[in-house]
Amino acid sequence: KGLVPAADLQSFTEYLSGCKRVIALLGAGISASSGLPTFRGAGGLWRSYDATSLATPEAFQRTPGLVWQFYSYRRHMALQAEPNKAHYALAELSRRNEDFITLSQNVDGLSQRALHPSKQLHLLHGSLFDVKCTSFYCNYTRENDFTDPLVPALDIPKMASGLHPSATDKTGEEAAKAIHNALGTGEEVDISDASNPIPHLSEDDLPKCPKCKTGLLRPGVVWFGEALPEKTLSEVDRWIAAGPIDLCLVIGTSARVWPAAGYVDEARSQGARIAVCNMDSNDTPGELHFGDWFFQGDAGVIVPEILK
Ligand code: BJW
Repeated sequence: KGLVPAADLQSFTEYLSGCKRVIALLGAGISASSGLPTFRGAGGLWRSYDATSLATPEAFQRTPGLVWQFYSYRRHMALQAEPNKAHYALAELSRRNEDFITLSQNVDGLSQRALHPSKQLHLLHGSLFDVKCTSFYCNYTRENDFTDPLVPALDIPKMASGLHPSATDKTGEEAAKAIHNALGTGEEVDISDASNPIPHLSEDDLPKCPKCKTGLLRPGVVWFGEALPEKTLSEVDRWIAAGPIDLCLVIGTSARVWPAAGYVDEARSQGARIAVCNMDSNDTPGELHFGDWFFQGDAGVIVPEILK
């Protein structure tokens, strides 16, 4: 027996079977059942920092070592995680329906690893596995670099213990394992106490641009105040303008970050009915209308059930 009330499941699956143009907006909640923390809920802390406060160009300018450690930790955790059934169900729907596109705010690479067809997957906020040069005069970018750690100073197990990266350390590996196990359980991941100091990294310890040799590299993600990738936005705009939309799936996002959240209204203005899947019944993109659906629960369970 599934988790979704039978009447809702029936009305939704009947409607879905007649849908042509479908759009999905994904957020961190879809990867929560793979063990990755969300931004604004439980686990939205990294050490004692609010995750969103580190996702800014100002934070990187002020403390590049701190921000790189945060992203290195995220890269490491994303590589340890596996795509879940929701990622696979969406990839499968894309193969069944060429008129289905997914807009993902996630940078964790899990949709790609679930073999989501890339033409139908639009990454609004970039990827943890892309890097780019911060020098104004250099245009260097590198995609899909899964090296972990990118440089020795960003070695997570050793960082977690607070020891200098040159030290070999068993306790550090155990600490990293404990942190990984705590993720997604709702327990606070707090490695901020004095026994786990954050190592101070100087710019010399951080990844450098191989092209200009002087610029610092940065993660290829979109921070607050930065523009989303132009090519992605124009592809999505073209798809939205191409005709009426039947359905918009909104999965595991608080829908508070713009312009991503605005796509739900755009889809509605093109005629779409909205189906939300979220753990929290307060996290809906504005008011739901008559004929919309709200599926409460873990996306990793609900999404495969409703897209079956
Ligand atoms: C589960 C679950 C389970 C848990 N199953 N569910 C208009 C109005 C107001 C503000 C703005 C505006 N336009 C622009 C702004 C400013 C700003 C913004 O939106 N601010 C708001 C916060 C107010 N936007 C920007 O700055 C954007 N840039 C921009 O607009 O530029 C304009 C420009 C143009 C030209 C030149 C220059 C500039 C950029 C936004 C970039 C956001 N970046 C981040 C970081 C990415 C890198 C990284 O990952 O570190 O993106 S912030 C963070 O939030 C990340 C996420 O993708 C994004 C969305 O978060 P998400 O995914 O929704 O996560 P949560 O944690 O919020 O929610 C998780 C949900 O899952 C919850 O609802 C849970 O209940 C649920 N859940 N477990 C199902 N198992």
